Amino acid sequence: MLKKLVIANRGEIALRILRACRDLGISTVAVHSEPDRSLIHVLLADESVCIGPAPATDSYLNIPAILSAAEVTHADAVHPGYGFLSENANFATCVEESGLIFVGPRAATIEKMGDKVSAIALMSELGVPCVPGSGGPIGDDNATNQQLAEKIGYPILIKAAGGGGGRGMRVVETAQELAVAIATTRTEAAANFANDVVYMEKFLANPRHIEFQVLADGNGKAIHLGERDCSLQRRHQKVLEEAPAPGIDSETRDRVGQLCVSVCERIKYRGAGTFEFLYENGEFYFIEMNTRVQVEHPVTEAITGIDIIKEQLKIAAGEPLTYRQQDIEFRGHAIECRINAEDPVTFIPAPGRIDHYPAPGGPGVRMDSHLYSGYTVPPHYDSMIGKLIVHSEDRPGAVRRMSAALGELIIDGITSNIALHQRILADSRFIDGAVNIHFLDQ
Ligand code: MV4
Repeated sequence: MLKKLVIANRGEIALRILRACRDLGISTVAVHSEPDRSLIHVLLADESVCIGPAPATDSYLNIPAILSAAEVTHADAVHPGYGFLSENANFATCVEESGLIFVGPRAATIEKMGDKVSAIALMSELGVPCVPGSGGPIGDDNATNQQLAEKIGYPILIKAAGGGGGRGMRVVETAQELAVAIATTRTEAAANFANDVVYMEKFLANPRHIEFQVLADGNGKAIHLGERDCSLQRRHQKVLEEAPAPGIDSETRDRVGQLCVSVCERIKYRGAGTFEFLYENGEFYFIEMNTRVQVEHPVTEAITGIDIIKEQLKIAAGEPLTYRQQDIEFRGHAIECRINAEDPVTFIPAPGRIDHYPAPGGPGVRMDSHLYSGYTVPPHYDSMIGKLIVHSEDRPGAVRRMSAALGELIIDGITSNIALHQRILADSRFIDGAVNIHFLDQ
């Protein structure tokens, strides 16, 4: 097993990783920015190293500082969490070239999936359904592009290969707009992602966002842990996630899950991963793969009983997978609400001091948060301050349990999105299941 792990992140996920280390007997090193010295995981860690001032570029994105902290503490591995450096292939390379274990896939895999064109090419080749489109980079010849768009059928979407997560996309409704849309997307992509490759997809009007969780040992063995519905999002920030996805039957789950597994086995994928799909009219279309652990992993943990972070650490240590596919059972229904420190009307981040925070609890209730009474939410980072996760025997039970848990959740001193979650849970369209990605905007 790993002996000492650097937790290269902050907030709730840093605490979550620390707890998994405690379970496995791994020593912990918290690396943190100056304002984060009083974070709960920093206080709980076996060792801590300040790696720079508040701006993430000077601390949580500061590769030499993180590697130096690993060196002086004699750590043997680095967990990147989500966000920050978690999908930075250069960071994974630097970690491994320093003789440390990166808790995640090989750098080459991160790079391949980071380029959406190469990820889609791989998936199509291995039989994963993708959105009808160019299937590769498009050039600047307007006649050729017009023909392609005509064949796909308007509206179409121009996407940047280096984009993802909603960055670098443009909808095109008519042939007249096409050339300008391609040129603009390409210029922006070159500036934002240092990659001017763009591609074309049919624009799906009202899809749901459904993603599959996988675990793979790096030696050609993989399993899937079913899917999550993450359609409830605002401006590409997920707000509420659930597992399983409403209306997906077990045959479909197994068929699509097995496709994801077969890709992982073919490329000898290592670690946890997520296959993102758009789901419309009963069909799945692959759009992106994430090579990190995701914020919403607890809903999958709830319905499978598997500790995904512990599995990541065991895989990183070279252990075989703990579970075979036939060991995986899906039980009940789980919902996660992301709790953000934000203005309830404008959604603008609202950091500040938490005067009073009694955590909700009871059967099937889990609060993943680094909050405590007296903690001050700093203004420098993401506004997510916790995740409330409930598990119950069925979806109506989970909705009721979440509503009750939100009712218990008090975060005095700052404003939050608790009331927004209560409104969602009480909405008949949400209760009926199957809202699409536009629900919250509408
Ligand atoms: C799409 C799409 C419709 N058609 N692709 C946005 C984030 C990135 N992961 C992919 N995204 C989309 N790709 C085609 N061909 C609509 C979106 C999209 C979206 C997807 C998932 C969750 C929320 C979204 C919100 C707006 C647009």
